[in-house]
Amino acid sequence: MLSWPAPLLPTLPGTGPVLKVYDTARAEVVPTSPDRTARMYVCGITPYDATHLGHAATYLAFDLINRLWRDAGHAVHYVQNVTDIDDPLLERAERDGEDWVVLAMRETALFREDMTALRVLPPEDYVGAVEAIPGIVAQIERLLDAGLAYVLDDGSGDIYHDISQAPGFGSESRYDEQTMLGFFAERGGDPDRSGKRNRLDPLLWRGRREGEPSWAGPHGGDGRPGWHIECACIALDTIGMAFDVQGGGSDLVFPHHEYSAVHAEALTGTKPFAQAYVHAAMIGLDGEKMSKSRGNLVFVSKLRGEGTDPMAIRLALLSGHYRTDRAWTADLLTEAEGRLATWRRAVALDAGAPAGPVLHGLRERLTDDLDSPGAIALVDEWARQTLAGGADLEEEAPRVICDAVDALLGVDLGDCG
Ligand code: 5CA
Ligand code: ZN
Repeated sequence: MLSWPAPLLPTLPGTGPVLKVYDTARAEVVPTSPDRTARMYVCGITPYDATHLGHAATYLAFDLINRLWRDAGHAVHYVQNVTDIDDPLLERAERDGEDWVVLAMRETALFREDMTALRVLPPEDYVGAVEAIPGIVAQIERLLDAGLAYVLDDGSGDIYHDISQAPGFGSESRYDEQTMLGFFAERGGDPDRSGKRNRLDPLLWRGRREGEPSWAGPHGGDGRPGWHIECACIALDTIGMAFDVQGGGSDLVFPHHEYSAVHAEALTGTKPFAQAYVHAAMIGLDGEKMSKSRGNLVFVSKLRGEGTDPMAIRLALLSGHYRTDRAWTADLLTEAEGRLATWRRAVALDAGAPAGPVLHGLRERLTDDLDSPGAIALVDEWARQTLAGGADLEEEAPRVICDAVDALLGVDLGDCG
């Protein structure tokens, strides 16, 4: 699929330190250790009701990772999918009497536009589930042939992964069986389907149903792919196993990331799928998670349409830590608009407070599990000192801070001193 245009990325003096992030599987903050090219897969949207501020917050968190690796001198192979065929997309198209393909195309286009406006670095591979189907089918055939997957015995043509043969199952989420069963039922799984070998076996392929789109499937059975195998195959195809970061929102910890990992590990006979599983917390509105099913959504495009500066949206979302569940409020945006105006006034001056310690501090804060609130506080303090004036102002400081805020936080401050 077409990705979106890349924003300019200023180069900063020196190089940043090693990035540390919280890995769900190890339940601790760990250093990342990429090769020359870091590899990251972030789960993309299911293209309807895009782009709400929860989506935006999650992609901004992984955009910081991308930026920090680049600042540390790495190239980054970034992959993102689009779940452009799945139950919820078909249900929405049905509800609205719309063609599901047109719905997916329109929402994906809007998402690209929002990501561009928010200055999110684009993925190198932006891959739709539909275009990945031939590869997914071949991989499911391999699981069937190895006896790791089975066709349900009820004539549906549905294919499941036999999780009792996946020794690593559970090591990503670390959940016990009861917890898994709860989330599985809540998030698209079918623990009570009869004929399955194990209640937690996930669907790999859904046999053709009347009125649903279908494609040629494993060993000739028509249908469409399951959700988790989609991400496993797209990642394997583009960045292979043992890549540095698998990312998404915390609602993907289980079942999605657990199953993507065990599918890929079963396919390759190697571990791990990803070296770190990183999850962004949920953005809520009025005390509830912002979600399509609840319908309590604030859209990036709606705010943009009202004339809100995308850089203020970006700053507002980054003013909270990515691992803290938090609410979107109008006050958050007002505060970010004020902050943006202050920073812009300060960087427009001919001289500013010394930039070196601020650049050092920004790198320290952000590489420590993406402490964006800490980083923002440093720029606030620099702007305060700069606007207060004084004897020790440096001529190059506004330019350096402007570039640092751009390269590391992704916030474009416009004309700089
Ligand atoms: N297509 C799948 C992933 S393969 C999917 O979960 N799509 S989604 O459109 O529902 O969500 C896209 C991304 O936004 C996911 O990473 C999801 O975890 C994240 N997300 C969804 N709702 C929120 C929220 N309220 N706050 C933060 N992140 C969210
Ligand atoms: Zn995914």
